Amino acid sequence: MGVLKIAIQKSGRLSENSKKLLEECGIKFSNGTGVLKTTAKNFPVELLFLRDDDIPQYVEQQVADIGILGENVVFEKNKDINIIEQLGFAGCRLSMAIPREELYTGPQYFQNKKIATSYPRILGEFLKEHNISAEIEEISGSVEIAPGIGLADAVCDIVSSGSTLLTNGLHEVETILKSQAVIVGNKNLDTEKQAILEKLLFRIRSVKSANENKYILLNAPVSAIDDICKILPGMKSPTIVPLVEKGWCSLHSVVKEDEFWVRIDQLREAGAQGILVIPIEKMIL
Ligand code: PRT
Ligand code: ZN
Repeated sequence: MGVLKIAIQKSGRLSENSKKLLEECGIKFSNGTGVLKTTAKNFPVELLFLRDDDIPQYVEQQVADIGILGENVVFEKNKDINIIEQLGFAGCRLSMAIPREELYTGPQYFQNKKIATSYPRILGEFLKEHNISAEIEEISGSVEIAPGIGLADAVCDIVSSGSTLLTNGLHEVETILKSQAVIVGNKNLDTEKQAILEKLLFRIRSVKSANENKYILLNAPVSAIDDICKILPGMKSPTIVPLVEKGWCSLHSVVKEDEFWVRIDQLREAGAQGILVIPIEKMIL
């Protein structure tokens, strides 16, 4: 029986969530520090712990069959691999930023400027698209300090909260790319590995749906049920159970995490009471 080799980031912003996702999929592995490779105990996968920048190349060469990393790195490395699934964590964007006191007039601002970045390929594409000639200064880390120390006029860097830019006296003027963690895969997986991947994806999707949804229970007068069902489309149709108190029933359904507060307000207006909201552990669709 073959194994599927999964590359994840050894240490950094993606590693904890990558490991957590696999654990939530019921995959058990030992996780000693300094280990570069480990085999799962109860699922045919092997984990390789790597720098995120190396993952696209290793997946292309099939040193690993699949990998988990940020789309920003996938697009920068531009290897011949597939993006298989978006995972919804490590959200960030690749943006252009300039000194706070500078007035931004549009992409032409960057004409003949010097821009520091760890993403020369994506930045090059952006400049080409806008017909701008600028000098790209490639640096591997602490990009945001480049203007302050006189190394560059602007930066093209990863932003999430924006506080790093702020503390370095920069302001964000263009978003070039939005990114989140994804699964990438080799393009020539054999049928055995493909079958393991399908099983893994089924589990990952169940975990993702569970995290994106909440189970909701509420009481309501029977007369309000039609309105409430329209607010909560649920998985198929909601479960409705009569209460001992005449004219009342209890309704069970599922609500999307990101719509949650809006729905709660609508439900209360429609007459719902005693609303309980419970996390879902796995959701099999
Ligand atoms: O050692 P290795 O090469 O494996 O890791 P790394 O240092 O290259 O990457 P790491 O661990 O910093 O980030 C891994 C991935 O996380 C990135 O490729 C992105 O896909 C994603 N990610 C999400 C981020 C951020 N958020 C983020 N905020 N990567 C980097 N940052 C940095 C950014 O570079 C900047 O310095 O955080 C700073 C900005 O954060 P805010 O919140 O101040 O805006
Ligand atoms: Zn890296």
